[in-house]
Amino acid sequence: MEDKNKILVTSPLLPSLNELQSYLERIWEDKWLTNNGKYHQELEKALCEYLKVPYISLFTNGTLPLIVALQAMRITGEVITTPYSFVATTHALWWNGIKPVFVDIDLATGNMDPQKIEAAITPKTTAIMPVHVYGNPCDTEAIQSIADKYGLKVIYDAAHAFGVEQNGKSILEAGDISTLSFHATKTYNTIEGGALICHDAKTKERIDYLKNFGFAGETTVIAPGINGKMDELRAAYGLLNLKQVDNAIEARKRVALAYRAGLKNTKGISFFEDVPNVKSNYSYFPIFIDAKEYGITRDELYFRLKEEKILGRRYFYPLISEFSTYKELPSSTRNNLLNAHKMADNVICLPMHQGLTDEDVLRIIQIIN
Ligand code: T4K
Repeated sequence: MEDKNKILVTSPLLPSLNELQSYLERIWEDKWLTNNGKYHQELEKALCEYLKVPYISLFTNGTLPLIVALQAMRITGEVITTPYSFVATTHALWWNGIKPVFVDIDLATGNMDPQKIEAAITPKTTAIMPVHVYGNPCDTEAIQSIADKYGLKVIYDAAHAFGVEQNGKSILEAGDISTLSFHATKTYNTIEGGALICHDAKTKERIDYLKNFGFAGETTVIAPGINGKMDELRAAYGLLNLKQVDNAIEARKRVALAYRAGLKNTKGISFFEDVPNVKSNYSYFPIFIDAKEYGITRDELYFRLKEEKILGRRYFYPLISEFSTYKELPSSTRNNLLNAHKMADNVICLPMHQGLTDEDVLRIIQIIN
């Protein structure tokens, strides 16, 4: 049985069972379970409004839209990306037979450093795939100007960036395509789920074909598509969670402010501050441990917290470039990725979710201090 005293890194936002039950009854009645059902259509529309984007395609998880985005943009050869992410980012390239080329990150955000991109471009480069890690916006202007100069596509893995805005605009407007994850562990979830955001009707149409085996009509297949469709149960669950996600983000913000207040004078612990003009979703609360100043190492603190049943996570350690599939790539050398190694070696993501109480947060702060 689950130990109730454990504090996990995250806890899913759950809709009311009663309200879900009423959707389930309607779905049972209609006997329409998947393949662009009415709740799927409703959720796409509602998300376009909420996220302030023109076109969205729902998926069964956050990995398939990455794989499909690369297909839709006909990306081949080499793609410049970041090693400081969840492994799905690079796996999406590998599944398309594309060679990942890692560039280092900027320690101020954890995101790909635009100044490192140009040196990594070769005649085989066709795209850049950055990640808004922890929901921190990438330097989208700098990335776009390099992409324009070299004729490259930009596909953002925005898995962590649900609802993030910069200067009043959705961060999902940047690049050619952005993708989201609606996994149970995310700020907004549909249990498993994800989405792809694009900027024109033609691309949306192509993506909808690709996520349905490539079918364009009953008897025509326009490309070797895949099955990425979200079903009606998850779409209904997603409609309900959308109604409460703002409250969840507010609750997360309170947790972030409490952590910052409690840790601001702790020598050897640092964290990200809110960025002016950025509407954050408080998806993660990473702290970085300087062992010399703090007195013990990241791992010592991580296991100390674990003894107290506080289960933070070391996202994103190890770096993707350290996994056996990618370790032998020329761009995976430590010297090429010094900042990324530094961040991965010192990070702990503290528990961050809408269900944390003031007492939980205080206890975590006291143990760290
Ligand atoms: N791109 C980026 C940048 C991503 O971060 C991700 C996923 C993707 C792409 C791919 O999107 P998806 O295909 O997954 O939609 C978790 C998530 O499974 C994964 O979605 C997420 N990123 C990644 C950062 O975290 P794990 O291996 O850490 O999950 P797990 O099972 O250890 O769960 C983490 C914690 O959450 C546990 O301590 C307990 C809690 N939890 C988890 C689940 C599943 C719950 O309380 N309830 C639950 O139902 O990968």
